[in-house]
Amino acid sequence: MRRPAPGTINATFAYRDADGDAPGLHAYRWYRASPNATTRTLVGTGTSPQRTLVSADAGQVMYVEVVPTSADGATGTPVLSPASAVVEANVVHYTNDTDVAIPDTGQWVESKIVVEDTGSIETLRIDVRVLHTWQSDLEIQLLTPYGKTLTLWNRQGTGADHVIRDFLYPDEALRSQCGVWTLRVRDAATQDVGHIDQWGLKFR
Ligand SMILES: [Ca+2]
Ligand SMILES: [Ca+2]
Repeated sequence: MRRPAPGTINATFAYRDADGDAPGLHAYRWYRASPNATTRTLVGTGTSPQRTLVSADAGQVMYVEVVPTSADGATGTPVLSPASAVVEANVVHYTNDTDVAIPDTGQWVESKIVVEDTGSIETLRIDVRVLHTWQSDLEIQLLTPYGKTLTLWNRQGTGADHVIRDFLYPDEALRSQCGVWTLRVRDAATQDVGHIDQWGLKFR
């Protein structure tokens, strides 16, 4: 299980000084803009080439302007970057990578993720990676910490291999993320077998 650090964006540029002076502390100015907009808003200055993204950056593009500074304090011509990609809203991703064998025509098997954050869900996305040689043997359900069972897969599909896909549940908004989430899987037809390879929860 893991939780990523808050998103960051890094500025890089090639420093060159005509006199051969060593680089000093460069100044960075961070800007935010709507995609395709012609105006930018200054949102931060400093000497760090890294900015921690904030929620207001989501859906926007970022620019950084560097004022190159040599070790003796002389400044060069400011250089503005091109626009970054559109910043995605911060997505928290919990995963469980532990393999769980799914017995042939057997009982339900379970894999759990415990979430301690008490934040609420905006959109629930479940990414499932069940490796199996006959996908329509499978029933896959998610038991939520708030007592609701979501049926992700109910023996649909074909004789193709595996169930590797995301399931999106926008209607779970405002529920608490906190608690024990259980993925359970059953193999309901004889012969082919497989295992839960990995699954995860993405909240945003
Ligand atoms: Ca089977
Ligand atoms: Ca695995």
